[in-house]
Amino acid sequence: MRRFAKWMVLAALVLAPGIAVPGQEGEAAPSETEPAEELPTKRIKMYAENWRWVPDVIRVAEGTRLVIDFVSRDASHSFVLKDYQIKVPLPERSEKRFEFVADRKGEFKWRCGRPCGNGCPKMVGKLIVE
Ligand SMILES: [Cu+2]
Repeated sequence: MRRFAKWMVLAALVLAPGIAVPGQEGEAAPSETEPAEELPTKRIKMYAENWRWVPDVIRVAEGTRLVIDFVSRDASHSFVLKDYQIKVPLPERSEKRFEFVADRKGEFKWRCGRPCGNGCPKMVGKLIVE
């Protein structure tokens, strides 16, 4: 008889309106509905050839994730963007993907950081973050 009484109490808790069920349905979901933070992304294919970067100017909005596919069509080069502490070696006739977030406003020059011939000092470009 005591066992039966226990079951009656349990049944009352489960069945009683307002005790067990309401409130739980709405609380389980929020973590799934929060949007994941997704940065705007800009993809660029950049060539290094004949002592030039093509393109040699990149303009993006602050907070943009830049994905750059470097292509060297001749010698070994190195993409150096000092203000962002970025240095990407680019071996002769190779491709390399590199990405970073342009999180500081301003104009930043990049250059080639590997002696690649007479025109190396001319291998410069500019990142403009607005
Ligand atoms: Cu160079």
